[in-house]
Amino acid sequence: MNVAIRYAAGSDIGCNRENNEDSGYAGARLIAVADGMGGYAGGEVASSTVIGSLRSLDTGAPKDDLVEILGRAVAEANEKLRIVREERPDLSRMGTTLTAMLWSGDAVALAHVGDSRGYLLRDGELFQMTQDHTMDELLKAEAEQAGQQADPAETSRLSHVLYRVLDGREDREPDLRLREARLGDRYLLCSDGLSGPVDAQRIYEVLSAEADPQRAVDRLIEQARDNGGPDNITAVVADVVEPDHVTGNEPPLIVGAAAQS
Ligand SMILES: [Mn+2]
Repeated sequence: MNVAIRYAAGSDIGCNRENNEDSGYAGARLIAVADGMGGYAGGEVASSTVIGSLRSLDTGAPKDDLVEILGRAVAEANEKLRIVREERPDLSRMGTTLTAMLWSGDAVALAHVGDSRGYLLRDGELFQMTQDHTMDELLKAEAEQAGQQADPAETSRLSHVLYRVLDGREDREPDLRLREARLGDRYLLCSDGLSGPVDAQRIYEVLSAEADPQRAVDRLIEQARDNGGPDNITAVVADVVEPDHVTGNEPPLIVGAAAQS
């Protein structure tokens, strides 16, 4: 089936931070969010390096092997981080999350590393497509396998500790999946600056209420700020529509740190 995506993106520094280390991208074939970290300029460099590296996927001709193409692009982005780290020892602690989707018709590949999130609004229900690579999720999964309950104090203490990011080191494999998009689907990629202060119920309400993708993005960011906005906030929304519902020549959107570089 031939489909197109109508997209919007936004990024906000939030209420407490002095710089925006998130980067986001939205184009006709690629959407992505990266949440950089690592002190002094490191996060901005990491997230914008990875988004800059992935961008070329948006302009290439539609292809098969979407998952393989996206997986390889993530490995190349990680390799670029390794090179930057070698050139800039002051940025040795930098790293970034990445959640990205690559379309070809109604086939879509999803790549995910870290604790940014991908959500799908379909048939009036909101699904979280990604699992956070945080220590508390790891502990919970281990406890479940052992038929036990994870210690709540321990999991809450570790809820922001990432066990996997892209940082230019080896073995930074993303979770990779192939999905089928349907007409009417609405996808949201966001950094934890949105999914932290704004719960899934509220995200669902805003995504359901705002038909226009840019208005949905703006309202989600506003919600995160109203709830304290402790972190940088980035959101990308993509609606799956019939091809004649988009003109096909909208420019891609780049937001956050990647828009500065
Ligand atoms: Mn963040």
